[in-house]
Amino acid sequence: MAQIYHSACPLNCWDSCGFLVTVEDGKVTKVEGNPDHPITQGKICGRGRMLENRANSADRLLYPLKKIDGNFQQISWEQALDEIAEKLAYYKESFGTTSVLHSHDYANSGLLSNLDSRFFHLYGGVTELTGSICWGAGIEAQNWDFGDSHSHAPEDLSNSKHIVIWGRNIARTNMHLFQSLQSVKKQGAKIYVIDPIFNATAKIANEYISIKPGFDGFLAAGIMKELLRMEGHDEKFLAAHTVGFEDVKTLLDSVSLDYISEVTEVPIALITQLAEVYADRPVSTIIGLGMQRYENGGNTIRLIDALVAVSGNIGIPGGGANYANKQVGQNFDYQNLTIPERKSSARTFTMMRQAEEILTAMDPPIKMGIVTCGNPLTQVPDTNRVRQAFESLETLVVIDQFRTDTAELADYVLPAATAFEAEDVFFSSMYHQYVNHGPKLVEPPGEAKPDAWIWAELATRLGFGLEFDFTREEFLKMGLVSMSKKGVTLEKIRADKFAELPIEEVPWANRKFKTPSGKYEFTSSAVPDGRIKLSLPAETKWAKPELAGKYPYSLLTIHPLRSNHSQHFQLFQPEPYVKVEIAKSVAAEKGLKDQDYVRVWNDRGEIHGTVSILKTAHPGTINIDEGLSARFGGTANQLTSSRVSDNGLGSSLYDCLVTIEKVEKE
Ligand SMILES: Nc1nc2c(c(=O)[nH]1)N[C@H]1C(S)=C(S)[C@@H](COP(=O)(O)OP(=O)(O)OC[C@H]3O[C@@H](n4cnc5c(=O)[nH]c(N)nc54)[C@H](O)[C@@H]3O)O[C@H]1N2
Ligand SMILES: Nc1nc2c(c(=O)[nH]1)N[C@H]1C(S)=C(S)[C@@H](COP(=O)(O)OP(=O)(O)OC[C@H]3O[C@@H](n4cnc5c(=O)[nH]c(N)nc54)[C@H](O)[C@@H]3O)O[C@H]1N2
Ligand code: SF4
Ligand SMILES: [Mo]
Repeated sequence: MAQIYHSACPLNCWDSCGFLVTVEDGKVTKVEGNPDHPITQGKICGRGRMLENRANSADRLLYPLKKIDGNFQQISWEQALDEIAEKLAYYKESFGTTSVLHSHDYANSGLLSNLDSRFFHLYGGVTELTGSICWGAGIEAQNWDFGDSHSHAPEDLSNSKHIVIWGRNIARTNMHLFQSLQSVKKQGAKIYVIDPIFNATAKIANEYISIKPGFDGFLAAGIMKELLRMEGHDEKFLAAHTVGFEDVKTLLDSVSLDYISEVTEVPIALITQLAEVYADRPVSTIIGLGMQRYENGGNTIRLIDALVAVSGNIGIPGGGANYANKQVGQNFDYQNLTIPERKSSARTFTMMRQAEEILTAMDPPIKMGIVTCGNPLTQVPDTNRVRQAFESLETLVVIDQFRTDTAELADYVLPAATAFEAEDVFFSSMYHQYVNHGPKLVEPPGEAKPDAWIWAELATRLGFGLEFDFTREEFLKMGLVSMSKKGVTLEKIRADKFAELPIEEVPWANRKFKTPSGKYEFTSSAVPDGRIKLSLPAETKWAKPELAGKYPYSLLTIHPLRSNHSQHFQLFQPEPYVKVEIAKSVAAEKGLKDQDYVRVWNDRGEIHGTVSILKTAHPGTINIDEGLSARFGGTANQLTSSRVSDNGLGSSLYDCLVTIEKVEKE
């Protein structure tokens, strides 16, 4: 008989939805939105609904696999775990624990997905990844400016007069914020979208500003110049709560509005109009992740933060430099779960340059890689290099639910359970402040096991099994100690299905910043030269004229509509293909029309696909959605660069020049 249970979306997404899941004969048969959940309000996206198809897919990994003579063969868990534990013991003994690399991303937003770190810390400390391909540059930028990255609570949007959506694809990536935008617009709020692509969010904007990719920092500088000229800035806030404003003024004086308009390709009249908007508080700035995936990404976000600060839009209802919402995750006790103090060795590689680092590491070299909650072969930049790096490892273990591009390279593939197959609590530090409960609803298919079971089994074989001798309930309680003291206990989350976490609805309202000076720092004192810089992206005609001569077009590889990265594409009917979206100017220059088959390439790689001409996009822009695996003609990351952002912690995925030509279909 069909029964309906509450559950939660585990996907890496802004919305962190509450679900109602139908279970019939021990199988999940339907996933819907929980109407009682304050954010979800009964509506979820196709990626959430398709978690049913993912859980029941015939392509799920069901048994441990070992590659023998180039082919995968099914082996028992005993054999897989014994052999992997033996290798871990051998590498520790012979080369030290940092000869093992833990490569991961954040594909499961459950609290207990952090238990992988507990395992690696107790093992002795492996080579870990720092920074983030996703949002690293912006997080570090806000750490320097504010001391942390906090957003206003979703409800606060109704206090905004103006909402500037800067490089975010809200209609596609954050559906419940899109719904809020539609409703506050009806109440009179004005919406502005700044983006090289006229996306679905732009359709509801009062004004759309088309910009040259990678030049948003310059645009923010132009708006600040105009704001100061028209005396729309907030003198009181600047005098009482900030340091380093003189440095910003010097920077702004070093560049003319004409130059800014030339490089951003935004008319001066529009820059002036945006300055008028910023002077008319409160303005909510919703900062996207797209525009910080450039070499100058850290400075871009700092310049936008600076504009929000100069215009007096920090710490007021309806304002904010809304990027991430780290205060949500800060409610949990990760230290109890991961016990970092137990590791005795440490080494870090940046997430972006994991391939180069694997290939060049000495002392010790990387011998073994263990991949969890990530698919680096598809998602990490410069695929050809990533492939070379992972192929060079003596032993590669991939723990996943599907046979991904990365799993194809593995020596051992271990089948992981999905979120419906083990209890956890789910949340996201991106947007809202609710934590959702996800009970165990069904048994994992075949011999698939929750990741935590795998860590416990390996720990037992390596002699620290006692540290994993806890039930999931006990582990969850370890992560909820501080919250329990504030009344948010596991029992309450279970009973209520979700719980509101304590956060500040209007961050920085008390003007106490988490920076070293306690003030908003235009010039950061957390680093040696903390002044903001007006810097160019790496791949442009201004910075690299020769490269731009050969590869004149800017390639964006934005997030796909119906898939969370690489996770849903294999479920599509008909099969997905590489769609190459091009601006009209590119079509005109290259004589291309819709449905033409093309190759897109640069010195790093090449991809083939089918042309779709974008109705409105900045001249010279091309987009190929990220996430398609090799078997469907991907990945777009064959073209992207693994350069890190200016502040060392982010990627430069969209800072990528390419060219394009028509070819015969193979
Ligand atoms: N459907 C769907 N939703 C998702 C995901 C998914 O894979 N699919 N992934 C989730 C994850 S992990 C994340 S990080 C978020 C990301 O959420 P978003 O930040 O909304 O999405 P992105 O695709 O990273 O950002 C792309 C936007 O930035 C614009 N952009 C690119 N370069 C520039 C630039 O130089 N300047 C300006 N102004 N705009 C620029 C693009 O045109 C696009 O509109 O989405 C989450 N939600
Ligand atoms: N070119 C380009 N590249 C990009 C981006 C871009 O915009 N352009 N976006 C970047 C961004 S924002 C992000 S966040 C990353 C995402 O990068 P990834 O997180 O690597 O991408 P996913 O495709 O979500 O892969 C996650 C894998 O984890 C598996 N998985 C899911 N749940 C579990 C679990 O509970 N346990 C285990 N063991 N495995 C699980 C899934 O089956 C899937 O294979 O990609 C980045 N890469
Ligand atoms: S992917 Fe995002 S919007 Fe879709 S159901 Fe999950 S949390 Fe909600
Ligand atoms: Mo992301």
